[in-house]
Amino acid sequence: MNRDEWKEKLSLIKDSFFSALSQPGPDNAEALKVAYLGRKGELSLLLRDLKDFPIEERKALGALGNALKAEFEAALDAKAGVSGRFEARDKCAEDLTLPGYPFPKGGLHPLTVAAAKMCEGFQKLGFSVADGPLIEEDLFNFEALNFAPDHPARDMQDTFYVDLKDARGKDLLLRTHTSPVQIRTMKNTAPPLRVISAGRVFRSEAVDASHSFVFHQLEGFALDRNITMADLKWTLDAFIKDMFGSSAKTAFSPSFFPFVEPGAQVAVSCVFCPGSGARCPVCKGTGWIELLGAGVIHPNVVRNCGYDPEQWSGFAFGAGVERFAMLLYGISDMRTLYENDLRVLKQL
Ligand code: FA5
Repeated sequence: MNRDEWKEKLSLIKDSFFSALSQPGPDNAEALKVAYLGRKGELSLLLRDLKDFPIEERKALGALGNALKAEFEAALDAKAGVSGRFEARDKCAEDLTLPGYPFPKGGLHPLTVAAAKMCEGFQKLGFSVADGPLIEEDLFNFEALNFAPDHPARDMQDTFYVDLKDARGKDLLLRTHTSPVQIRTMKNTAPPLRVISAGRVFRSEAVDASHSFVFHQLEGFALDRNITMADLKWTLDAFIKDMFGSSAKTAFSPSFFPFVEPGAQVAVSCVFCPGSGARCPVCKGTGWIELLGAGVIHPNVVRNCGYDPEQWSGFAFGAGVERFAMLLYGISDMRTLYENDLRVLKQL
């Protein structure tokens, strides 16, 4: 092979290399590297042929051959880089330019909403929020609330006892109402007090449309000088109007709870019928819906918390949160609130 033939062959190798490189395919760069620059690659063999040329020609032709080798390497690197980027794109399962999948948003449970709305109503009236334990001592759940150990009033709240004793050796229990928070707060904080507390309570009761063995109450009380039944009536009336609208009315009728005197059941004018709806399934035609228990705090309770009932007086009330949620959402069966059926909850 003479000098011109060698140059001609170099030019053919160049053409065939770039023609092969322009073909698509991710593995093409690696194969071309072997075919042209490998130990037995076409360009490598042609460069090896230079050994038979005179020294001056070998230098000149060698420079041409090495320049082409560098050109091949640069072109191969560039192709490998591009195909690497395409490969990375192809491996990505998502098209990142598309809008994202909608993320299902949860909502607050109707009971949570009802409790928050109730708390908000009283906070607007200046009440602050307290909390208490779910496992309670007999002292706070009953005794300090003026339930004597064998008083039949204890039967009103059929109790779950826990197989644990308190410091006095008495069985602990699951609190049957939120009223123990009254005692805990009054014992720990000096009056004047205006406090609410919402939470879970437990009673050994059969479940039906208006009863559960685990339910929620909202407790409220005030302790100050010269508090009377009139303060209680004004407070509850303002709260009920805030919850159900300014035309809602409240009615108080006498009732018994050992920890208040006088005690009352408080009802709201029916929010589902104009008042004379004999067929109304909620008020049963009476025009009133019973909502909560309330009263003026019994002097014994004030005394049990360490205050002189001649100096300090107060009012207290306790409402079922489920009952409020049912009225707010127009639910006729309390069990709906516990079944967690999304088809129902989404409508509320
Ligand atoms: C009490 O629990 C008193 N602690 C309330 C109270 C507080 C009175 C302060 C006076 C002063 P009662 O047992 O009536 O009271 O319950 C209050 C409310 O809880 C009821 O009006 C009712 O809405 C709700 N409730 C009672 N038992 C159940 C039950 N098994 N399931 C669902 N809600 C209930």
